[in-house]
Amino acid sequence: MKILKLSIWMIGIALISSSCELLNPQPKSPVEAKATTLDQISILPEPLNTEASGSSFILFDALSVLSNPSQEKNQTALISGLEERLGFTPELIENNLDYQIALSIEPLRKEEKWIVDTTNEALLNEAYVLEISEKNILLKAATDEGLFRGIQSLLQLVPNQSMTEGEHEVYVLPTLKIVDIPQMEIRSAMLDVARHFFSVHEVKRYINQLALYKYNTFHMHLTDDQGWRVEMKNWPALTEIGAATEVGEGVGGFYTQEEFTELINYAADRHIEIIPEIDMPGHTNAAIVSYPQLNGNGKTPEVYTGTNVGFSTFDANNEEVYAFLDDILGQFAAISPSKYIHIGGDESHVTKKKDYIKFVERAEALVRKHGKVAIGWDEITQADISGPAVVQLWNNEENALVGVEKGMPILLSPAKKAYLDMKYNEDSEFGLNWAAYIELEDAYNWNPSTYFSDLDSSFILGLEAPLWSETIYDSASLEYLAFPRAIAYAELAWSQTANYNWERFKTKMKSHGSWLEKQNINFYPSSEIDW
Ligand code: TNX
Repeated sequence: MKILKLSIWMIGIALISSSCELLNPQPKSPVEAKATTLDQISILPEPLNTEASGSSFILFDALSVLSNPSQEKNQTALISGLEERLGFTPELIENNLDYQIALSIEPLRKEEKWIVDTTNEALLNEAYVLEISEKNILLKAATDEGLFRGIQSLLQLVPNQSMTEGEHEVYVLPTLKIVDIPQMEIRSAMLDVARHFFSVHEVKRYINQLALYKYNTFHMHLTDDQGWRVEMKNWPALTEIGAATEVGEGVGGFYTQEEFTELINYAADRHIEIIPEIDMPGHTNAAIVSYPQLNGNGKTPEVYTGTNVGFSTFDANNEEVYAFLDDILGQFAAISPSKYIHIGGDESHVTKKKDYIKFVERAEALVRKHGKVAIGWDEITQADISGPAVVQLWNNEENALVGVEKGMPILLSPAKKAYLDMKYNEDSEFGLNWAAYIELEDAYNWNPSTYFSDLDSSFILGLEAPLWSETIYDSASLEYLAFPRAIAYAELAWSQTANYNWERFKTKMKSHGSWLEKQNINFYPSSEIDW
């Protein structure tokens, strides 16, 4: 029985892969193909290589997607994405003689000259090839993840408007071949849910938006002075007391472990990995008010709803603190599939230097004990960390370079370039300005791989755009700061440096504006774009 099933399956696979080029899809297009040009292609982030072949695929309401049972999730992503853009539902068909769009898993490495040189498996896993002919659309990748990234490109090729041709409403897609692979392994956005709490629904909405632009990582800043945001077994006060506040008068909030898992799974369906951050030893007032024995600064703890930083600390010389952390980190390690746990480590202004160093070394060892790799803000490189760890540059370049000497790769988030919570200009409705004003062009026009002039770019693990939430509290205020800058960072992280092009980015951004509007994304209408 097993053998029979296997051979039927193998014949099925052989049919799918051998039949793709032979097919003549039905029903036939109701109108003639049209001439198209390269500048009608507006994919963000810019793909590695696009060859336009000048004709078109006419998409109309009889649209069929070839069913591929091994690709259920990608198929759903494709069909619902098309549905959103087209207003009708493409048909999923079994008959591989009649399809118009097919997803196919196959090795790309040898076939494609553009990606043949890449040896980094993580990058290859996200590569895809998209071929659009007059007859059909074929998306190929070696992994599910690669197909998912390719689906985003395909969806972006669907014009915002249909054309009326006689009695037909048609969408004209350019014929082309795209070969694409990311430049950076980690393309991340961070959201601070501690200063203001964001609901499961609001977080999902942001994750979904990030997925459209091929982000693969979502870092959640889950704890800070103003709030502790995830339920912890054995430590009920963390959420009973520590989660009941936020900046200002709000009531705060937290995710149950089930809800946090729901977010992890929602992101994973979009091939985005959630990295949880427990910020410590500073930024810990919410935990300390909940459990005063964690206190290291001798002050009587009170809840905090302001926006100052640097006044709280865990007690680095109290074994109870490490027992607490062992349990907390163990719980995160158990529910989070990410390779990483972020231990914060920033702005511990009231922790003595020797205590800070001791604390970071112990925290990293605990993360390692639970099978994860620690990431920390750049101050952590003062400590002698014994395991593998990542340094996240936010403020002090020298700290990051010390990290490199200690064997740590860098996650780049320089505040003056990549902080999504910086105002665009003096008139910005939300945001801070302590590091810089960051207009869209400032967000786009720099080169992460040469940010450190003397450093080999292989030490740059990725780019992250953090969004701190002192001044934002809902999806509208979040989106005002995140968009369109998050799209600029997506291009810097995904596209090859040779493909950075501000003028082209501006033109493409213009055509993405109407899609952002259609989705009710409250983006900042930068005057640099001719919307
Ligand atoms: C600095 S960046 C912080 C955060 C603030 C942010 C505001 C970092 C590691 N620490 O605590 O929210 O500035 O921009």
